Amino acid sequence: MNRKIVAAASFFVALQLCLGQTHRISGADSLAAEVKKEFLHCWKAYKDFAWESDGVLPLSKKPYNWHSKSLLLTPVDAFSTMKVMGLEKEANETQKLILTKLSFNHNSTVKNFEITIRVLGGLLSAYQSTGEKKFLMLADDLGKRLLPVFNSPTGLPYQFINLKTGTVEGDTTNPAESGTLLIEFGTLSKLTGNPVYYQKAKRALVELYKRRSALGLVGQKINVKTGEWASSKSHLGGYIDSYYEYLYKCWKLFGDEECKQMWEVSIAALNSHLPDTVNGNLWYARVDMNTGEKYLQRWGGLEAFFPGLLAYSGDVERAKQLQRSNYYMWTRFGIEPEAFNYANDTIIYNGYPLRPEIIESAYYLYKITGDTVYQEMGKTFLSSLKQYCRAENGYAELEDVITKKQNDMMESFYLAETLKYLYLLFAPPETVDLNTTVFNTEAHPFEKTW
Ligand code: DMJ
Repeated sequence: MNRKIVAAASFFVALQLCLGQTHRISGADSLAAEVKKEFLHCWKAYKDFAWESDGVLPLSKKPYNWHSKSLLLTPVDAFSTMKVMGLEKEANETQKLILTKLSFNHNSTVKNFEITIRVLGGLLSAYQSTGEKKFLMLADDLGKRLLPVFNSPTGLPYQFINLKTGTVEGDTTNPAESGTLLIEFGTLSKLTGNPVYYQKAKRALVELYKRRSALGLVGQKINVKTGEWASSKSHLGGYIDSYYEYLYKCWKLFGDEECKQMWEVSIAALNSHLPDTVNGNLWYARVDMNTGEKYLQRWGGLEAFFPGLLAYSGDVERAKQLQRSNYYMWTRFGIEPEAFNYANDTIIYNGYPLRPEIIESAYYLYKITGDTVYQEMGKTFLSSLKQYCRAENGYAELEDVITKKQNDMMESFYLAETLKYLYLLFAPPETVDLNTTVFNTEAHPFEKTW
């Protein structure tokens, strides 16, 4: 898209969002209430069996921690959903838990990306929604501890860091883990007045972008010491996905013109080389970043975020087509597989780890088009989730979407993202204003207060 078309498309999206949705499916309020009830069902499982830990194992009814010491992943991730759902009692008990128990001076080596999007993102969003300064102090403490990841020769972040010692590990990273940090680190700068966070995370994003191929595409693995690509596979799935999301969202949140320009170049490259129409359905293939040669016709649960991003950035027609393909992938098996070969209609990876992305896309498309077809899709998602993933205590991911065998895990993003987007799809339009709120990749709402 050229600049004029992008400007017109963005104006159209902003206008749609200002007008809000006049159309809601009948029963939308009770569907929102139903999602809230399911959220409380998950929260009860956490409280009953895993209080103060990172999360609950829904089948064995046991707590789990990612590291030797809990970082309260589930409460921190779930807090913004409680606020969005108006669950003030639960939000208050969670706030108390976080402010009395969360600390970071532990000898734990954590993945910078995961802790940034879940914990740093959750704390900053909690500060914005409550005004409680201790959330910001915790975020600042965490931000300082994570900063050494950027001390590589290229400025690209190391993957892992020890929270106590600052020792870094993991020379090979990827676009998602290098480029999905600026909403959180940038907001930390805006709220504390300390520019270093913005500068470091922005540099990582730019260093990644600078290494795009002549076609404008990025690969899926890169060495942070040399800046050399370790894999030239280019696609919209895991390892790359949210890099694109943040290029656009950082323009929305910070008004950063360089991010806007990087987004425009990148989306043009994606739209030139990846679209793949099979039997009249639009998909985005996997290609080599240097030659553009297609090597795999694969789509899946992670890629499913992309229609939402297309719609948000103004390409509503392509977004609608791709969401139709998403919905086909979901209904073909009763629930979506992690990875799917759309050319021969077969599953590549058969798990469903309670991912949110397809619902996130339905939410953006509904907000932008006002078309209730996306709320109808939401009804299907809710009913499949309840039918196959609901457990006596919480929700369980599926080991296999064919047999529907459950697996003993409920990731914190199920409470942060999946149930939040599903709720917002049915909730009154004024619940979140997409003109002033930008969601990070873990669905924590960030308000543009600067
Ligand atoms: C979440 O942690 C984030 O959405 C991330 O960008 C991708 N993976 C999960 C959800 O699937």
